[in-house]
Amino acid sequence: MNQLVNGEWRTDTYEATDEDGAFQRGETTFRNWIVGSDIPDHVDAEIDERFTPEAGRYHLYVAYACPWAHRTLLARSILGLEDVISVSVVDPWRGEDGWQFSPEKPGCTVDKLHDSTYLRELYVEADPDATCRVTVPVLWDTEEDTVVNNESREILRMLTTAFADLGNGARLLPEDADEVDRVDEVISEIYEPINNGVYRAGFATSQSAYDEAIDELFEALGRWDDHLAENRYLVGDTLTEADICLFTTLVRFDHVYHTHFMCNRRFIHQYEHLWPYLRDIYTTPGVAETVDMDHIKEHYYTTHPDVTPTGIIAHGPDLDFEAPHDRDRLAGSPPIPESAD
Ligand SMILES: N[C@@H](CCC(=O)N[C@@H](CS)C(=O)NCC(=O)O)C(=O)O
Repeated sequence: MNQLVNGEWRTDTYEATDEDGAFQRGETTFRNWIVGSDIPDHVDAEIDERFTPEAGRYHLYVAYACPWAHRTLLARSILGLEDVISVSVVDPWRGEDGWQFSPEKPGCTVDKLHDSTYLRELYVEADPDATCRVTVPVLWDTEEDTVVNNESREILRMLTTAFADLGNGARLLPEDADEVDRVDEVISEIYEPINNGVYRAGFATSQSAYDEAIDELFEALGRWDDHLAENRYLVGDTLTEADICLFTTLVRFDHVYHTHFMCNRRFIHQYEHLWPYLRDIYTTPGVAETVDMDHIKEHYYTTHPDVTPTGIIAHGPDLDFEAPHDRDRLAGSPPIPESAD
């Protein structure tokens, strides 16, 4: 797979799987924290005083296709930060040269800050000796002209804490500190079996690595389906970062992970509670406009020739994410902007 090595783009470098055929996701490299962020206990980092939260200063580079970038788009949209943080959208197709800007394609934009052709140019601008994968999302600071952070979970936390007062008043974290800890625990709990689990299944190069990923994935989905029988959301009574993290995997599941990544023991729309939960979140104000199923399908089916060599995009299934969900019978409510009547 492709990555930067000392600022040079290389197409012959890292293996995505280990000797047992199990997918290994590399660590992200830019990990600065903006002033006013609540850094979770599990993160060993400090606030960087260079970066203060200001409207119009920061920019997000995303792919609509990517579940990690989608976390940050969701927070930006639900919290009403569209005029505070601008966005550039890359081409859903990623080839030999990595993510690229293809403004002629529907839903894609130019690089609004630098007019680059490839996302990797930004990484080199931020660090001329960068040795890393070139991934989305990227949070860019126009004042320091550098990458602040490219780890979705950390960008998400910055948006929900440092930027929350610049938005519409909605919140994506509980007020109670213990519940925030629980949000962090749940995000960690769902990461390996579910968020990363679909990739572990799809990119496995041995039967045993695939089997293990599938067992863990469907065991975890079953467990959370049970939880959602009695609870509208994953933690407490409001939609939180934890729901955002689960949602971006669930909304891609039936269209791509089920078929392309062979996560085909069950569809999400066959689960009694996960399916209405997915529709509940999809119909929450600010969510549907962040979901671009054409980008999602194009990306997965055309970008992984090892997995789907023909690049043919599967049609189904035909799902109605806006069908009534009846989850408002459970205690809890979606995040409410201050301006809402
Ligand atoms: N841990 C990172 C993962 C980001 C990531 O892997 N993004 C994928 C897109 S879904 C990517 O850009 N991959 C490009 C590559 O690995 O070369 C995060 O959560 O932000």
